[in-house]
Amino acid sequence: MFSKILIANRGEIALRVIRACQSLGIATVAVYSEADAQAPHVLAADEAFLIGPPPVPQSYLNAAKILEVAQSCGAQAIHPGYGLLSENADFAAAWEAVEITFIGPSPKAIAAMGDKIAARAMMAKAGVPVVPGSGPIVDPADALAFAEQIGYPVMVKASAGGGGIGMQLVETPAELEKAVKMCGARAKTYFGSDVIYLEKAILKPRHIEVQILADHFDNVVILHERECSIQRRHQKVIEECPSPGVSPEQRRFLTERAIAATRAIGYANAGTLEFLMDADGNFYFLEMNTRLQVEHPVTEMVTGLDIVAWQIRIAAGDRLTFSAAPLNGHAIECRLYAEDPVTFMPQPGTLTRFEPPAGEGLRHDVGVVSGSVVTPFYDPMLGKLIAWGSTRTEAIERLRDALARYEIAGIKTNLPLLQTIVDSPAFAAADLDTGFISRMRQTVTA
Ligand code: MV4
Repeated sequence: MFSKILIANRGEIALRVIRACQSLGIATVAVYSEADAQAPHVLAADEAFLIGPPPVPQSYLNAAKILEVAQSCGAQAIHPGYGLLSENADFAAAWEAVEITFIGPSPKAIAAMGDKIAARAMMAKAGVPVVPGSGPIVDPADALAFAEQIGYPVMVKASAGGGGIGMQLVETPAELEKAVKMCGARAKTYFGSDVIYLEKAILKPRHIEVQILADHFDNVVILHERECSIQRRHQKVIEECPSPGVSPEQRRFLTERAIAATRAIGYANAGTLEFLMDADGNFYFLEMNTRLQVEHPVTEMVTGLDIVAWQIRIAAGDRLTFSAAPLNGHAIECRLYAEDPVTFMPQPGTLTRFEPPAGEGLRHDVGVVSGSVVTPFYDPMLGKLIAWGSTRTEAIERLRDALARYEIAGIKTNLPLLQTIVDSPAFAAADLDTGFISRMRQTVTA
């Protein structure tokens, strides 16, 4: 087992990984930018090193500096958290050269799942249902031919992309050529590759993702699914486990396919398979996330498992000690963002008051405290409020009560939006699909 781990991230996820290390008796090393010198994750770690000025490219994306700090402080392993460098195959590979363990899947698995066309082909080969789609599209004429074949509407996507960035819905042939060109150009800019592909657009889908844990001894355990349909422009806002729209038999189907897929790609550590579920209850694989996800706490609350501790133990060569995960009750997560609830613009400023409410079944994974300065340099997510109940109804009641008692002052947040959603009859009725927020007619009072 490692004796010292460097956490190459900041905010709530850095604190979360530090907590897992402490539960395993492992010393922790934080890295921070000048803007984060007094940040909670710096104060919580056993050691902390300044890695640069506030801008992310010079600090938390500065791979060379992070590698240097890890070597000089004698860390045996590094946890990337999520976002930032967590799905960068080159970053993951760089640690082998300095004999420090990257806590996550292999660089090969990260690269394979980062190529969405290749990932879809591997999943289809493993018997996982995928959205009907094309191979690489170079010539708009190929796109037109493919779209004619599968029928409109279609989704134009970047193969090196993901998370919906650069994705475009196309309803008619006239729009297709422009969309193909736009998507290709954007993909080139953002991802360095202009390879795009087409998929049949699944309308009014539910966004369901399956949590995987796999060790290096071919043991794979599926930790059920999460419902992530409540999103705004591909930013998840509320997630829950289990999905209210997935029956036990559908859960068995997803579990069996997810195990096959994990085995097929030789995957180890934590990962998430993203699916769309259509109105008829059919599942279609979208992409695989080769990292710990923001919303992992809802899975932890219903299984009683510490996913981050298991990531560390798997990376250290431990075997999984269970073959199935419990499913106890229901958990719902709200993401708290420092953004205007109406315009959604990020809201930097000083949190004059930040007091998460105490209460039965509540969990707070937050990266700020009263007095924290929220800067424009980083993701505006302040943290997460998670409520567990023995039923979905109880979880909602606890969530509503906690949102009403959350004390935040000094900057605007999306708290009013969260309350509007959680208080809505549509949410209580679990009438969920990716159009949920856009359908919400109520204006949100700031
Ligand atoms: C889709 C889709 C419908 N049809 N692909 C969004 C992020 C990335 N994981 C893939 N996503 C989607 N892919 C096909 N063929 C719907 C989504 C989607 C979505 C789309 C628009 C607005 C919000 C969304 C939320 C979740 C998923």
